[in-house]
Amino acid sequence: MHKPTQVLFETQFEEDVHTGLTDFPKHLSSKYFYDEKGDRLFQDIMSMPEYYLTQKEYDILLNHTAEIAQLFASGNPKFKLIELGAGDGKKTKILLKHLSENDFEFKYQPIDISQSVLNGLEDSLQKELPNVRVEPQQGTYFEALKKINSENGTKKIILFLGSNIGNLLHEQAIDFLKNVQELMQDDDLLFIGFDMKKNPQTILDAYNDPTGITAAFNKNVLARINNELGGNFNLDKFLHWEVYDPETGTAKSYLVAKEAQSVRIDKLDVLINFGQWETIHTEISQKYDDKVVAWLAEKAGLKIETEFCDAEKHYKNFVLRK
Ligand code: AVI
Repeated sequence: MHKPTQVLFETQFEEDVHTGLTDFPKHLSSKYFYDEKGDRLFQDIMSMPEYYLTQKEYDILLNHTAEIAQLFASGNPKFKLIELGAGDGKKTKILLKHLSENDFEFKYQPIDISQSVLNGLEDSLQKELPNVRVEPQQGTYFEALKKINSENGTKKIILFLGSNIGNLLHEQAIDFLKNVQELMQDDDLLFIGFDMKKNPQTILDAYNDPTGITAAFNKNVLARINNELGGNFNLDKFLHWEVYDPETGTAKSYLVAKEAQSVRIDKLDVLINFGQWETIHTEISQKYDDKVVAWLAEKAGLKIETEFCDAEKHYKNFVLRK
């Protein structure tokens, strides 16, 4: 009897690319935007005037530093500040500087999947804030959090900044929050950034800059398929397209084929056909209102302790407790 050939994938990336590009409609996960080049492009995005999220959160941390620090230390003055997806730590350094200069009793534990990101962060902290005790943890969020939890019972303040939660569908966001909740003890806090609904034009502009940085960021997933899986995507034959639905608060990124074409991916041994104007859905960037944040927290078994926001309420940092 003829046995169907079973495709064996060596990595999750290979499997996800195969699944996403042989599905209809096609899709790829935005988690694959990030390699060394993608990290640099995201740094560039965070400095763009249109990408207001970074500046808003920076301002919130700057305007409420002392209040936030007090909240972290309330009840039990000794704590670990754990950051999920630390990046270059630019915003966190505002808090670290204040905590260190005011003799708070804390350790900083950045968690990141990328060891090189952690090394860069550790080096810069050594130079800028040598008194801060830094204990980086390489790995996925939950692996690293579990490891930290098993060490001892020190109070944890978990930072999840940048509205990174917005790259998850609501269901995935609830699962994520539930996982965090399960690893929290009673006096632990989750300090988390949410980008709020606002003028739809402001949101569209943040994901549609005229210089094309966001387009290059979006197309980086195709560049990675070319480099890592032997693909032959012609990036010029795809268009970056952003839509925002003000009703659901969901911004969606697509790559749109400008002409009919076939793309070979050697490592997956497939030929992917595109019709003209066929799409690949690549990212969601969810925007929130208070009700939705309260609903997500409730579903995950978390309570809202307080919130910090900018004057226009364009961005909010919520403090959640078990
Ligand atoms: C990382 N994440 C929160 C960003 C966002 O706003 O969704 C990624 C990004 N995509 C395009 N621009 C920035």
